[in-house]
Amino acid sequence: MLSKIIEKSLNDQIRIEAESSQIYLAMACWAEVKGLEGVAGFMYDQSDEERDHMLKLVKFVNERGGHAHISELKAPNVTFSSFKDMFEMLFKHEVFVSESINELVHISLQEKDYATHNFLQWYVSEQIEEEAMARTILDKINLIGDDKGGLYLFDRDIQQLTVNS
Ligand code: OFO
Repeated sequence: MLSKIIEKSLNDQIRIEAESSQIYLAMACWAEVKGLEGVAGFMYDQSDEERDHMLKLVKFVNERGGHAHISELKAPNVTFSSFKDMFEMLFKHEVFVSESINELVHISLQEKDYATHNFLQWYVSEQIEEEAMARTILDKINLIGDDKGGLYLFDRDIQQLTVNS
């Protein structure tokens, strides 16, 4: 059985994961209309992954005697000043999600809810991977700068990243 504070915290995380999915979907759309198919495909996949993160939490809350709440979401940014700006936002967002997961882990220990603590370890590992990936992409984008040819190659490479993951 979940304590009220754990149930509320998990529900907050459900909203954050849902918002993450929307943020990446908006990024996918922007990349797609700008003609970068590879980046768009990558963002569509990220959006799907975030929805899976949300669903995993929803099932956990409901299975442990709580009630997962599906709430209103903040509208994401739909345009970006550059691809660099977009990937910087992605990176910052992942750092924010990691902080939120860490806070949840902290609360689960305070509440002595070891089942939730155990469940959250998957998210801790996932965030390490996602932050590392976002950082790698951002490094590449910084190397490219304003070079159009570089951006073309990056778009092709990121497609490979999507195919292989
Ligand atoms: Fe990438 O945020 Fe979910 O966990």
